[in-house]
Amino acid sequence: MTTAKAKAAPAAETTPVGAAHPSLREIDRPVKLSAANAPGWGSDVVADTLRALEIPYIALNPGASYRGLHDSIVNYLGNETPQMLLCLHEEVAVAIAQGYAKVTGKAMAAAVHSNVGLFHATMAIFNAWCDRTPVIVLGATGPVDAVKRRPWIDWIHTARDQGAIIRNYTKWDDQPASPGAAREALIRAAWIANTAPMGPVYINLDAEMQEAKLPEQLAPIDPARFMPSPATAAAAELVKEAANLLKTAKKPVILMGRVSRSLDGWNERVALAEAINAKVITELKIGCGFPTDHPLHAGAPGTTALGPEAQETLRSADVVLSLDWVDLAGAFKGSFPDASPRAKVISVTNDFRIHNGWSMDYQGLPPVDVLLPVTPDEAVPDLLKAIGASPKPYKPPATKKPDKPELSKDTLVVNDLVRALKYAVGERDVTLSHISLSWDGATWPFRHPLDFIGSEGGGGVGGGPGNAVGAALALKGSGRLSAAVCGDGDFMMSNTAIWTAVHYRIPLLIVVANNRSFFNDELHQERVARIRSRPVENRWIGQRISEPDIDIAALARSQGAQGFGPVTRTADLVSTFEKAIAAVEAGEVAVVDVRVEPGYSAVTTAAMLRGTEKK
Ligand SMILES: Cc1ncc(C[n+]2csc(CCOP(=O)(O)OP(=O)(O)O)c2C)c(N)n1
Ligand SMILES: [Mg+2]
Repeated sequence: MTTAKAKAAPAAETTPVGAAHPSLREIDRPVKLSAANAPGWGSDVVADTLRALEIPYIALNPGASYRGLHDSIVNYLGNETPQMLLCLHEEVAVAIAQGYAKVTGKAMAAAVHSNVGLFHATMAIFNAWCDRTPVIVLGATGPVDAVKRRPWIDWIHTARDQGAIIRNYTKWDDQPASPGAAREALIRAAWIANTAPMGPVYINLDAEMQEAKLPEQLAPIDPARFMPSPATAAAAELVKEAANLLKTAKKPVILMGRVSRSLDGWNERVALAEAINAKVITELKIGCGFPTDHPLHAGAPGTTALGPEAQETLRSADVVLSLDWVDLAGAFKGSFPDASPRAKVISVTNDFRIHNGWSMDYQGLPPVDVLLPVTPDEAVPDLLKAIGASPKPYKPPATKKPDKPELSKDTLVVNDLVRALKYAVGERDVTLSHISLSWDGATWPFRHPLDFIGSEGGGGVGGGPGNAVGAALALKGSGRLSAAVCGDGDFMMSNTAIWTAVHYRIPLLIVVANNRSFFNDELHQERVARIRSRPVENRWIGQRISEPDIDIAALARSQGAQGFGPVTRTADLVSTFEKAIAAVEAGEVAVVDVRVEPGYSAVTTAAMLRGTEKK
């Protein structure tokens, strides 16, 4: 389990973040349940266990392989704890569960139909894996016992080792053969998924096991006793060694990596940086871990690589403290000619505990002088104590209504969209649950751990809309405005997440930075063309999503959301966003189509085209 501190603390909430929202309980009510409502079937035990684990929601796309469990959730549990969230694609179901966990630090469930549903879910499972985000994925198989299989369909939907589809990018999987084993498997799954390094797990429920009558009731158990706290602390002498290095450093630098959404943890990290006067580098792959407009924050947070100012800061360091930075070796490789800093390196991470031989998402092997093999949330309080500093609540500069933004005159670029959106949200607390690849990290300061929850993790385009809906679900009623900025490519791949948000009345703003292109890859084609001295003018072919342009607002309206746009003039941006925000505050889902010029920030463009400049 996560430590108690990993619980997010929002500003001015009415419903605690992540708590099952009472209004959802009014949706999709079953008719009255039968009087004899004791667990009588294998799948009832599975449902009971989900409830015992307090899983609030199960995002799903249905299928006969788990019709037994489906019935148990509706007709045995009454569609509560967990409540079903119907999704139109399995990738969206898992992405919603990921988005929820990105906010809460705790797993909810997703259910997918036998092998085919799991095939659809794979990319989202991979995203959650790379993002170290817990998700409990339930799947099912046709009867393992061949004599019980219906002709054809049960045979094609049965695989010898279904878990093999996702085993390389999940923390654990199982195919329990009895209700008792299923109960144990689910408890173990929840425990493993929610233990850092966190990640997705998969339980494959045999259709026959689900649908068989329960021969006898299982003896009750207390799941909490089977999920002991795995909280860890680094050895005192290692903490002392690290603290001494930090105390005596002249130019310490903190690489702020994977941390929780806890406000205590946030305050502790600020206190640590201030106590040792360390420069802090953050990035946009992961949720924000430090105020980006703090005087100690170096440069703007980057997306894939460190920006020039962050690199310069890293080069100047005499001690580097990596708080579970996603790609430490990569940061060194990009900043030092021999990929190796002269600085002493302290690495706080337990990520190596789940590295496997299949997925290289573990990145390069960095040089490290002192390893604290725990999470940053565990290590930072110990470091503070060893240094002799104590945390005080971080006081962000007062939010004031920003000045009316300067916007472009005759074009509309991504930064116009962002500036206008920032102006329109004004002093509200906003959670950015997704940002487009074209996002410029310099444009939007983060001052609270829930201001930005990070990207999809695995670079799998199409994760954005589902992540945004899952985050908005966790934040419903918290007083925070949930807003996502998606690329048009990302949005189109899984825009049906909107339907789920509308159906379950999850207020959410999605702004589509619609450059009518898979633009990222235009830059890749430009790079190749330049290296080969071929016409860069052709970079758009096979990339542009135009002729016809897609009417994104209509697509949103067709699913019951409020659709705005297309906005083509900067003059219309603020007023359109204000209307969309008003709709969200009235409980609706609003989607704004903003037609932006293709293009990334100068820093990102330069990084992607580096080395191809004409001599
Ligand atoms: C599932 C998947 N397919 C393809 C890619 C390759 N890819 C990376 S970025 C990108 C373009 C995304 O387009 P969009 O979301 O519109 O963002 P833009 O670059 O246009 O701002 C593509 C196709 C990927 N990363 N993931
Ligand atoms: Mg695009």
